[in-house]
Amino acid sequence: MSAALLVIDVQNDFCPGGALAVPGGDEIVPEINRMMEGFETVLLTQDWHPAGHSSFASSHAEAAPYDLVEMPYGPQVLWPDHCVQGSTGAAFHPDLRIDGDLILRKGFRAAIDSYSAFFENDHVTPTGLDGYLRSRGITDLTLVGLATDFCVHFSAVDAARLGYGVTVRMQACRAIDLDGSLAAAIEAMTGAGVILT
Ligand code: VGL
Ligand code: ZN
Repeated sequence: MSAALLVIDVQNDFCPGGALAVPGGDEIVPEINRMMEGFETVLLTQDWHPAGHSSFASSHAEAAPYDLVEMPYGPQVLWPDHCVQGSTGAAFHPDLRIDGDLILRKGFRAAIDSYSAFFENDHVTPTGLDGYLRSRGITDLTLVGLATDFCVHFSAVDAARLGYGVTVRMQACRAIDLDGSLAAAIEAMTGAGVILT
């Protein structure tokens, strides 16, 4: 077995003061930095949207942030503009160690969002991460980061379905918790065989 730490979206816009702030999002940074020392392989993801991305409420007439809309690929929550490519909001939290092996960007196609590090929100378009992990012989993943109920959740469930051994360290994650999304995420992750610690 070969294990990697997968750090999800610890970016300024998901931290207090950011455009889509997750309560306590910055509190997990010291713990994640400590955890990095216990893994030979560390990978980070970065939510990375073009301006005017279709997941932004501002791109839809008469829509407000947190509305749910139907996209060609399925239901989509509309968000405040966040993690625009090259912006300060898209940058990693300044205290996060970013000396990992790979930074995987996602959500860069205007017409589709990507919560998961493995597939875009149509659940079929791959990001390439599975191939990267397989070719490096990585079999087990520990996930941490933001947000528990969106990008961590979908990444963990996809990883488990792809056959990885998956652990989510909840104490190094924080949730948005929109309409029960945290409880639903815990149920989905547990149902997919993800170990929550
Ligand atoms: C995320 C909402 C929109 C996340 C990204 O990282 O969980 N959530 N984009
Ligand atoms: Zn996003």
